[in-house]
Amino acid sequence: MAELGVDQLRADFPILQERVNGHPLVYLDSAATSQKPQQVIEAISDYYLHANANVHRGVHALGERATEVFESAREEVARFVGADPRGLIFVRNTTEGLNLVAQAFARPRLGPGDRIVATLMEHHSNLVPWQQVREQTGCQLEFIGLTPEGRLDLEEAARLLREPTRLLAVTHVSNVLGTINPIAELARMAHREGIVVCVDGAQAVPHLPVNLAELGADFYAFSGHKMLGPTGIGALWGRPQLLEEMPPFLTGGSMISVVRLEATTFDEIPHKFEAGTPDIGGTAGLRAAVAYLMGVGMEAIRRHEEELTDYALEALSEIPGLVQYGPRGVDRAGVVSFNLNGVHPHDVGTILDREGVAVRAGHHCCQPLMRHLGVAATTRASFHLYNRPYEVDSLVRGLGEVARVFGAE
Ligand code: 7TS
Repeated sequence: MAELGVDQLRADFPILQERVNGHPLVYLDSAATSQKPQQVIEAISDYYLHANANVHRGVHALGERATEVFESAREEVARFVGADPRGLIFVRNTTEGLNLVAQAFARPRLGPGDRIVATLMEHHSNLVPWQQVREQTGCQLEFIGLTPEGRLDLEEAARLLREPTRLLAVTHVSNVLGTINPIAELARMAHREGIVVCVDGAQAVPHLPVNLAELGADFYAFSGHKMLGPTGIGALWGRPQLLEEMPPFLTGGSMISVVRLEATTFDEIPHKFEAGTPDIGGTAGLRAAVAYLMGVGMEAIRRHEEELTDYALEALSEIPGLVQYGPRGVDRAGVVSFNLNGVHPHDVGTILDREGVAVRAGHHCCQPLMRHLGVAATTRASFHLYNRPYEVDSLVRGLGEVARVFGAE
């Protein structure tokens, strides 16, 4: 862990100095949203202090500065994920990106004879939009199941990735199980059958090296706020050729070429998909977040989180009555979900909070997965580059307190 220099990195995150309920904050909820380094906070305030204007309109200097901030953020974010910037659309978050694909790609193309395939581990953001498309088009929607360890059942995937499937919707990393799915392999299987692949990258881009050219996804969505950036900004990358063929999602200002009362022509991609004034300050923050992550190095971040996760899985496995979910192995990200015999996760979360330990308790927007696991909820600890093993120790001590309060063994 020396390699990453976590102690120095922590100094970049002012919020980690907070005290909570009389204890130093132990923030183990980065899968919900990550904390932000000073560099990101400053990039946002610098933008408002020195460059604020609207984009793509300016004949004046500030307008040019704002456009430069926005378009250079697009270049940098695209470079970060190894993608062609022409396909990179700024959206509010992963949810909006996936809705864009559902409404502008799937809805106009699919009908009753077609099928969408998703998986049992999807976040509601990569599930409900496809249910809507099913309602709107009459297409079928089926789900790839899981192995007992919490991996995708690849035999079932092979069975479902053929006629009449048109689209595969799959998460890169599960926000509950921590499973890292074999996207490149799934994309190869899908593309052999002419199936388009839409990936939810919300839990992958912040934690793993992601190269879209190598992965082969056709659409890939992620959120700035989970990758050290601000809330309200995210990206959808789409294969330019597909984006060009698609109608717009939202319409209005900024996305047009010529408007007459009779008809309107649309701007080129990616602008065709960016209606209205965007979150320019957000893109300044996201660009700074990407620069920060690249400065530390995604390989190093991944190794750090892998070590921390192994440490946590080992430590938790020694707690009597604790059940863990998700696979053990190289395909496991820094998300650790568990249940403590007979204690509701909300009670676990509340007692941990009293000790200054922030975790998430609930269904994690994955109700079908909870049903599959046979539980109503789990407690979840999740890591980022700023977490230390002693914080896992605080979690384990807090769980000892939970066991004491509830008289669990
Ligand atoms: N997909 C996955 C895999 C996620 O984990 C999340 C958010 C989303 C999509 C939605 O992202 P948004 O930025 O559009 O909201 N996951 C969580 C979570 O696990 N706890 O809080 C939010």
